[in-house]
Amino acid sequence: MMKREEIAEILEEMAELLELKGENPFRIRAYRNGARALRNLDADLEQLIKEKKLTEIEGIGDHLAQKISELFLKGRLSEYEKLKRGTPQALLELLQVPGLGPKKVQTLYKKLKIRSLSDLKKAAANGKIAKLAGFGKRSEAKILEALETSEKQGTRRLWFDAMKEARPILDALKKLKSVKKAEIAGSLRRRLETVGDLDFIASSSNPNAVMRWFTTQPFVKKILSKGSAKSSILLTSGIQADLRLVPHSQFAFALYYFTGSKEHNIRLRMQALKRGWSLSEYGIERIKKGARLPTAKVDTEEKILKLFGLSYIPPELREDQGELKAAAENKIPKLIVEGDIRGALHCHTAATDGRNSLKEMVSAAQKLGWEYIGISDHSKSAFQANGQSEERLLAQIEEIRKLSKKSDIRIFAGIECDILPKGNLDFPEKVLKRLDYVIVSIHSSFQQDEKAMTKRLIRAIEHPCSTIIGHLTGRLLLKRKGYALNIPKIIDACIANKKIVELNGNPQRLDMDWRYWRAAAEKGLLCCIGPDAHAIDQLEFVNTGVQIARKGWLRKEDVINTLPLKKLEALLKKMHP
Ligand code: DGT
Ligand code: CA
Ligand code: CA
Ligand code: ZN
Repeated sequence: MMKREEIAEILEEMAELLELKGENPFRIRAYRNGARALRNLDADLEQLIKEKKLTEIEGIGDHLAQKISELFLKGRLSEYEKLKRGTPQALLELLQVPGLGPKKVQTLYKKLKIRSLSDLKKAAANGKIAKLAGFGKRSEAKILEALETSEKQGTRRLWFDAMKEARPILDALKKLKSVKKAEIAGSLRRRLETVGDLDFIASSSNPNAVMRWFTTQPFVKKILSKGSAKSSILLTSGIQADLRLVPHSQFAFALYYFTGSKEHNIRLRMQALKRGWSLSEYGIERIKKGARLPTAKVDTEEKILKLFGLSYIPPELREDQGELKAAAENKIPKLIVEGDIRGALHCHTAATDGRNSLKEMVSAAQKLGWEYIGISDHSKSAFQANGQSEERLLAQIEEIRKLSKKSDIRIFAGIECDILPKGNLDFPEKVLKRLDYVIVSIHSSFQQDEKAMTKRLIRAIEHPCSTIIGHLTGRLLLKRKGYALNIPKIIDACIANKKIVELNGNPQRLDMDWRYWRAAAEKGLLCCIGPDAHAIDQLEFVNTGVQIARKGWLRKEDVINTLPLKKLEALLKKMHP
C-alpha cells in the first residue's frame, strides 16, 4: 500500500505534467488541491478508501478519489505512467531543476529550443535566459547555481541510504566460503554524511570465485571493471561499489588504507617515514637502515596504530581533525554508542505532519526500550506542516498528560515552535510555559542574510522558554544548503544562555554539522540527538544521529537523551520552569 505522502507527490507531479502539456487549468488545479487535501488529512486514509468516503473531503471529487484509490491499492497509476511516457525526457529533466516549473520549462523548450541540461547551462551562461519574458537576471543566476550544485554533488548518496544497500552485500560476502574477512571501508565506514561509492575489502584465497560472485548478483546493473584484485560495479540503484580482495595477511593494512580519509592516511604515513618505515595498503616495512620495526604479527587496526604508539582511532574520527595527536596523548574520548540512548524529544504525530498517532508513537518508543519520549509537533505558523493552533496544542498537552499517567514510559509534552522572521516565537510565553520543553526551529524566510539570521536565532535562544535549537541550519543534504548563519556565535550564545543544540538525526539533515561539535562540546555545549521522526519507523533515525555524534567526538555525557528519566526530568524542569 502506498503512503499518503507518496500519493500526494504523484498527484502534484500529475499537475506538473498536465501543465506541461498545456491542459485545462481546472484539471490541473484539481490535482494540486487533491495533493494538499491529502497532506492535511486528519482521518485514516485506508478507512476512507474502504468506506468509499474520500469524496467527502473538501477538494477531492469523484475522478480524483478514483485515482487516489488506484494509487493506494495498486501502488501505481496508469494515467500517470502514460503521461510520463508521452512527455519528452528533456522536459522531465528540466522540470527537476529547482526553480523551473512547467510554464518556464515550456518557454525554454519553445523559445530557446532547450532539449537538455547542457543546453540549459549553455543558454544560461550566455545570458540568453535573462532576456526571456518572465525570467530575468535573477532567475538565470538561480538556474546556473542549481545546475552547478547538482553537478558537484553528482551521484553522491546519503550515508543512510548507502548503508542500507551496503549491509546485505557485506553480509552475503561474509557468508561466502572463500571469504575469510570482509568489511566496509571508505567514507561509508567513516560515517561521512554523504558518500561517493561503496567500498568493500575482503580477504580470500580464491579471488576469482569471489569476483565472479560479486559481478553476477541481481544487484549488479553494470560491470565497470573486473579483475582478481579489484572490481567495480554499478548497482541497480545507480551507486558504484568497489570490491578489493587481498591475502589474509594484508587485510588489516588494506582495510586501514581504504578506510581513509586520504588526509588522515597521509599524516600517518608521514609518521612512518619519520621512523624509517613505509606504510601502505600492503603492509609496513623498514626503508631506513637501522630503523627498528617490531616483528610481532600485525593483523588488526589496533596493532597498526600501536606500532606508532597510538591508541585506537575509530574510523569516524579519521578525518585529519587532530585525531592522531589525541591518540598519541591517549585522549581519544569514549564515544557515545547506540545503546546509550534512553529516549528522544523530537517526534511528530498525526496531529501535525506525522503519520502515526500519539499512541502509536508511544508504543513504538516503548518497543525500542526507551524510558521516555517527547512529542514536539509543529506550531501554527508552520502551515505547510499543518501546525497546531493554541487550542489544538492545549488539547494535545492534556492528552499527553493523561496517556503518560497510564503508560510505562514517560511522555513529555513539547513542541517544535517556529522562530518567526524577527526571532520571536510562534506562541506567547503563557502557552509555552505549559510544556515540558520547547524546540525552536526555523521553517520560513530562509533568504535572510547572515547578520539578520544570526540575530533572529539569538533572539530565540535568549527567549526564556526555548530549550533546544532544532536543525540549526535547515540544510537538506544534496538538496539545499543551510541558511546563512554565524555558527560559532550561535554556539557561544547557546552556552551563555544554557540552551541545548539538536543534532538532528534525519539522514537528510544531520544538523548541526559534525565538524562543529567537538569544539562546541569542549566549551560546554550540550547536545540532544533528535530523530525528527514523522512516523514510527523513523524513531531509528536517532541511531543515525548517534553515528554522526560519534563523528563529532561526542561522548555519552555530552548528549542529554542518554540521561535516565529522573535526571532528564530534573534538567528540563530547571531549564523550563
Ligand atoms: P567518497 O567515496 O568520495 O565518499 O570518499 P572515500 O574516502 O570513500 O574515497 P574513495 O572511495 O575514493 O577511496 C577510499 C579510500 O581509499 C580513501 O578514503 C583513502 C584511500 N585512497 C584511495 N585513493 C587514495 C590515494 O590516491 N591516496 C591515498 N592516500 N589514499 C587513497
Ligand atoms: Ca568511497
Ligand atoms: Ca571507491
Ligand atoms: Zn523542523
